[in-house]
Amino acid sequence: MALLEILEYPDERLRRVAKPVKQFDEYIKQIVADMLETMYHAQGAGLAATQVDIDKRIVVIDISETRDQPEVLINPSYKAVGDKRSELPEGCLSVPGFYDSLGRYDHIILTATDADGNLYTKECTGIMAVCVQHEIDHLDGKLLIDEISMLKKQRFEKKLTKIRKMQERAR
Ligand code: GNR
Ligand code: NI
Repeated sequence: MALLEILEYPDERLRRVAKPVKQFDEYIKQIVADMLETMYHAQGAGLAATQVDIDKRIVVIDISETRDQPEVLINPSYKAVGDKRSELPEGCLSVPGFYDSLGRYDHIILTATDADGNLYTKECTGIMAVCVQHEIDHLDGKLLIDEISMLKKQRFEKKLTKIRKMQERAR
């Protein structure tokens, strides 16, 4: 087990499009274990391999209060059910200081495999649906600040500058 470093905006490695997993071996299981450890340590609801500089389509999610319901999504994709949008705000471990709703689909059907390569589908609504869409965006090199208005982006950049200064002082 190992804690992995989480990349932060504007790191260009967050922009890569991750490659599908083709072989389900011990190496993949080790990555999944390390990603789960890193997600729990960072107190995130989810983590995509792209965020820890691994160029593979692997996601871990745990939206439970008790932090004991890990879900593994390898080569995930989804289809929207209906057109209802979620107003749940979302944050990102790679984009500190930004927190807002992006109007994601509220209801999706997820298709993915587990760490053994077994295909499954799962109906997701609410926070789980938002989280799945957020993580798949990471695998495609997208971040939650990409489509926001100029005004919101300027506010975010200002806040980020402040956060970075505080981090520097704390070192
Ligand atoms: O910790 C996280 N919380 C969260 C809240 C609402 C919607 C999505 C998320 S994912 C985020 C962790 C993260 O950055 N995953 O990529
Ligand atoms: Ni994120």
